[in-house]
Amino acid sequence: MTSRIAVLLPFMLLAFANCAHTGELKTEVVSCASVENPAVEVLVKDYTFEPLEITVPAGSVVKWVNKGPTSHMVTSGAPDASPGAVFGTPFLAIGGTACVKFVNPGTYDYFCRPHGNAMKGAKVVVE
Ligand SMILES: [Cu+2]
Repeated sequence: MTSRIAVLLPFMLLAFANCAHTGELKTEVVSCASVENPAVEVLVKDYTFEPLEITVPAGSVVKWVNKGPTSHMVTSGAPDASPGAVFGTPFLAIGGTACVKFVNPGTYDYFCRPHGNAMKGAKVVVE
């Protein structure tokens, strides 16, 4: 009996450790018109986000501004990892904006849905 627990314990600890680092990711797409002071502005370009990684406090609103000559989207996840499961914006036309409020701490990966693999790997780290 004791040896069985000894065998299972490392797996139980591992599962617990994973849980502790993976809080619920929660966001809200908000109207930029209602946001006076976004925590950070991220530029959307052909074909990247700049800066690619940002860190903001929980509750912050991040604003994306499309500076490219092409329409883009801001979509949570990655092309092959739960695309759009946490948030997703409509198309940002040229000069268009999108604002997302990040409610809970965690790492929010995102990409541009129409440009998939060419425009991925961006993240918002919420502390
Ligand atoms: Cu794009």
